[in-house]
Amino acid sequence: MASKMTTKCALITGITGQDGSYLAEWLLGKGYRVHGIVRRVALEDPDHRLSRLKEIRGRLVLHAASLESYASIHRVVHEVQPDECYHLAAQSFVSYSFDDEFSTLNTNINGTHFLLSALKTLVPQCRFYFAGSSEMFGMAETVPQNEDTRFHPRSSYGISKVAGFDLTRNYREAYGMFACNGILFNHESPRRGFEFVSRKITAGVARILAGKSTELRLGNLEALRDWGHAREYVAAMWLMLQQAQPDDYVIATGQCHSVREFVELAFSHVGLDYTKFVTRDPELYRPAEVNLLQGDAGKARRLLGWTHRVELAGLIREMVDNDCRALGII
Ligand code: NDP
Ligand code: GDR
Repeated sequence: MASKMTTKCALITGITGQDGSYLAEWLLGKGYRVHGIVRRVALEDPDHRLSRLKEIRGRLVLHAASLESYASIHRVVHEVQPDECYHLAAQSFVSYSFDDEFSTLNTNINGTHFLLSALKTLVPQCRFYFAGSSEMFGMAETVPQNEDTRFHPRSSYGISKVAGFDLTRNYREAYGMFACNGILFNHESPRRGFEFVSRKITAGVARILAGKSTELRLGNLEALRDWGHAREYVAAMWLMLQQAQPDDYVIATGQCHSVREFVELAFSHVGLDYTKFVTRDPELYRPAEVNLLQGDAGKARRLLGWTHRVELAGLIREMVDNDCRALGII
């Protein structure tokens, strides 16, 4: 993946999130001028909302805009004239999408549509990446899932990502844009949001070890996921936009583990028995669960030369150690 420095300009939506922050670092490392779209409140409360960007903040150009406003997106695209655009911003929490289907669908579908439309009008040669998800497979018919597996989303989040996938493919086919879909399986890191199960577990382990808590309430422990490291997954996004032709790719480790295994590994890393601390909370079960996701990233391996390196146990160690350090207990 080593390459020479570039003078290209990239625009990232969702730059304040887990993936956005790693991607910004990756692109700066390659010499890109990196612009990001953020919500106006982020610029007013940078210590909190730009915390994942604090090391690189001075090297970024941030623009206030809203995914809900075509006019604001049009303005930023016009100002930036990007060579590459990575569209990562979304209401990304599946559980929340059951509480508020309307805002999830509005933000995720319209945001993608507005961005594609503005790019088509202003910089049609710009290369575009859409952050698709394994949640599009949902109740998948086959295991493992690849680019040919039929979508059967199980939440408005999943539905919004299928719509974004179709919009992206349609702009490629109808208008000849270089638009790619990544179909990324779960990826985590010490920068993961605390609402997602991986970080909830690793932060919970640290709190219990520090004596700040005695219990961790979780929902479905039997769900199976294919978890990788976010830092490695953003490299795949970039690789997709460096190819001769635009295309869609599954990015995954190919290995599948239950939430229970994740819990067991996280607690045992610090010498604790999870059965003494984990409580099952029926409120945390989803109205429609996705039971088994396991990706086949064979196409990405063959065509992009991409492969994962970090295994689940190493990822969990890194996340638990980070959360323990934050509490000053290692
Ligand atoms: P995060 O939840 O960490 O980040 C989401 C980003 O979207 C944040 O920068 C957030 O900004 C921004 N955002 C949310 N709503 C809006 C809005 N209405 N207007 C403008 N910006 C908004 O997600 P990840 O980094 O984990 O994921 C990045 C993308 O990849 C998402 O689209 C997600 O759905 C998708 N994805 C993620 C996977 C994963 O396992 N992580 C797997 C597959 C797909 P703010 O900081 O202001 O909230
Ligand atoms: P997911 O991630 O829905 O796969 O979406 P999440 O970590 O929220 O859930 C994974 C699995 O864990 C089960 N679970 C719990 N989940 C949460 N959040 N909290 C709990 O207490 C809990 N207990 C059990 C869930 O039921 C589920 O089966 C993530 C997001 O990053 C999406 O944006 C992305 O598209 C997909 O990964 C791929």
